[in-house]
Amino acid sequence: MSDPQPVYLSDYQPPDYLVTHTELTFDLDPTATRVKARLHIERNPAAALSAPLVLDGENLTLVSLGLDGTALEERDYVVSDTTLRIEHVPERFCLESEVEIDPNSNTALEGLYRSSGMYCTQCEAEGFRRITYYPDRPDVMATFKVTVIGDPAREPVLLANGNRVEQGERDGRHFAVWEDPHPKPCYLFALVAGDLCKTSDRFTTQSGREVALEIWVEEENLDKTGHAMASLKRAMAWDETTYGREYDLDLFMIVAVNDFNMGAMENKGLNIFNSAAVLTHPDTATDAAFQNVEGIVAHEYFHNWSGNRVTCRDWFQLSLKEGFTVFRDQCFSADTNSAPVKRIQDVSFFRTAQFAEDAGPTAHPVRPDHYIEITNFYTLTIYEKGAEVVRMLCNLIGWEAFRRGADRYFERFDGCAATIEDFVGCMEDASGERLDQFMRWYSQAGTPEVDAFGEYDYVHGEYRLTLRQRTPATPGQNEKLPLHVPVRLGLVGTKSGQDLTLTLDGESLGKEGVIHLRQAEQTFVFENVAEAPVPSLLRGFSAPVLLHYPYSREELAFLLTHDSDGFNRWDAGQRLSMLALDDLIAAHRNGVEKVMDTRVVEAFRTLLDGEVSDKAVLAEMLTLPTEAYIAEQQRIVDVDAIHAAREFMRQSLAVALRDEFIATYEANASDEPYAPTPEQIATRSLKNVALAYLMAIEDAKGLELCQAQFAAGRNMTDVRQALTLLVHSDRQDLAAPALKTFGEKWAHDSLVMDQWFTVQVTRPQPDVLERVEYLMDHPAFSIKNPNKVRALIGAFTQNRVNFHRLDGQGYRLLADVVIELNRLNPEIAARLITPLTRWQRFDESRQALMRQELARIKKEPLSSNVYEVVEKALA
Ligand code: 0A1
Ligand code: ZN
Repeated sequence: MSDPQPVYLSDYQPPDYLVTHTELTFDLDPTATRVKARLHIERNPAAALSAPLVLDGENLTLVSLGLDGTALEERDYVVSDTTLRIEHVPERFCLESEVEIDPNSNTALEGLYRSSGMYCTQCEAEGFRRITYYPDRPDVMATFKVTVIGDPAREPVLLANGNRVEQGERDGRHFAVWEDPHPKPCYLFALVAGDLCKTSDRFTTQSGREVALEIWVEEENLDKTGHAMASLKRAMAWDETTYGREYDLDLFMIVAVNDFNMGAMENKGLNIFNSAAVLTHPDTATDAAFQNVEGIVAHEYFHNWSGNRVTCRDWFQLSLKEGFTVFRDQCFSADTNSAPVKRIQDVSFFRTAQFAEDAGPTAHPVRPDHYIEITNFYTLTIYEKGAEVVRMLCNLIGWEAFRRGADRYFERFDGCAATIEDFVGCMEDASGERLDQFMRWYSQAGTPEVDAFGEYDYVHGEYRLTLRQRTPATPGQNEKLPLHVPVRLGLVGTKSGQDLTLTLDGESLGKEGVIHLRQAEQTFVFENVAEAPVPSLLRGFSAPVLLHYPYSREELAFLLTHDSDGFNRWDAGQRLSMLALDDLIAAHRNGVEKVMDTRVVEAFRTLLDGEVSDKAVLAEMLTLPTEAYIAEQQRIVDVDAIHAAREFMRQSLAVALRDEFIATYEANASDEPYAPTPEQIATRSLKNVALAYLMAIEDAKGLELCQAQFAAGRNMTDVRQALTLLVHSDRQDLAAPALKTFGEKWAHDSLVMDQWFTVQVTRPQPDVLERVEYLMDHPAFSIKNPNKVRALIGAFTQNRVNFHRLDGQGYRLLADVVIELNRLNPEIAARLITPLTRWQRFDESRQALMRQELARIKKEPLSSNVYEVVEKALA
């Protein structure tokens, strides 16, 4: 807790000692678990003969230590708060240790802890050192044999990685022995013990191997595993057909855990999931939750190759496994659902949240070069921007070469700990493309901005497109070099409404092409352009950049209906709405009357009249940019003006298109039994978008539909939407009984109660703070449960009108929670702080209030997690 020091990528040294085989025995006890380790260790041939053995260890009570069967005396070793050091060891030996740990008091949820009475582990990134003394770094890979001893009544189920090779009873206790034949770094170790039940299934791999699939949950959740199991089987099949990758053990297990810091964890053969990321039931989970579960199940499964068989050399390479795996899960979800909607949703989240991270004080490259606390680097930049970088690579060299490169990577580095150079090198080898400039995407932080400008020359039939790029300075990185930016584009003829053939330097690119911006400024001259075009740029968001093009509203309305790229059609609509919103924001600030842009109304009318056949896309197109996205476009954010402008726009659209929204609602209401199919999800989202507009004006018919939808209780998607709209309306006379009914009905279901919290604290009227305080005392709330903290406090911080109250009470509440969590769960505390770190973007009085809370946090004895974030925020 004192003066934490950064670790630098440039200091990387290979390990002095390797562990070839690890034997662990856990004698479970809630407060005094004994862990015996037998580590088969060899000196790394590259290391000095005199190198001491230094193992990591934290919060461990050492009971005994021996080397090759001989007990070590206290003078033979040195134990510090974080290490165990033995000065002289042989070249090859077995180190035997026994330590005691206290799972019950582990509120950080790293290492071995207890959740709802069960034992479980979380070792990524550096949790294993809280279990036993070990070289806790990903480039030390060993085979593991694990014995778990427990109480047969309290923990009838004993699980660990790999295959169960033995089980039995001894002295009133029972045990299970697990062996994992695949060498792995210790961050992929897992153990689970508790009173659990399973759903089982099977999968036959393409080579004919039979794999048993098991999902372990508390008994009352057995009816909530079907969707995860189906998703798992789809993911297994997809990885075979798409990447030729097959599962490599006889057993694959998923366990649902109630207290978990993140979504899920890819431990070898034993994935541990936040229960929110695995459990679904039509009555308790929304469509979005169903899709989230599918994506996370796939993500963790895909890690078996991209992460586990080939792992990371060090934690600076985190995006090697995460960026690639997110790209893989995004493609899987796109193939399984509506591909354009998947892209729209991913990009709209990315442009809001990752762009904000890249523009804030914690901005860092996809491969950072230093960190204080690695758990602070499980970020949108490492995951989502990393995935965008891999996507660009794939688009640059084409899928066939990318697939050959992936094959080469998995073959060459199987069983190894690799680097980002290794990955990109395989792509270079497979494609013959030079990617050195491309590598800057990994080392440069910040969102590149691309200014585009186009001119049509009637006389020569030429279209000249000039692109200029610059990346703003980020903390510690003032100078930026030009990046290799692939811009996918089309030129849409204003007469024909069709994509025109692209000819560049005498070469035809067809109707859509990719141009490569490599310099700070470049002009591309398209020849034989028969009519004046509107450019459709950055199709499918072909690079993670902020694109500026001076589109007129007419041009945007034209693209909205004529662009052949579904993503860009949606984006044109967003840009059109943004221009209108800018006017409304200005009017609000200047205190003049707000006037709705009729072009937006007419564009929406066209959409509602049946221009778009994909209902899921249509629902997205009818959704206005979020307040967070609008805020991202402003240098100094005006919270109230943004809210007022967006509300005005929603209400104007609702008034003008009331009948269309009612018709849309009615045409898409269905009493089919629930299924999480893309078709049903699309229909429900379109219906619920229409309902939201009607409720924006609290239209009598809208209220009637909303109440009926709530009362019908068909599925959680519809119920939650109806409840949200009631609670977020001014009709608290209707909202209060609905909330009460819902809260009582679901008091027993923790994941539904999370939703009940979120619905209440996201209400946009400025009266929510008191509700948050009240709910923090609710029996269903616990500050020790990360899902509860996210559902109540995290959701509140996204409630812009309330969190950014001018009296600073929203900031104060967050700081109080962060201070408490800093002691209990530093990882969650450090994540929760994020909104306060964005103070630079607000007006002076809010800046002062936010900084004041950061300074108050800084006075506490801080965990390294919170320390690192607060330091950067106040720097
Ligand atoms: N590797 C996991 C995410 C994860 C990371 C850290 C954790 O605890 C500190 C837990 C999970 C994934 O990408 O799914
Ligand atoms: Zn991952």
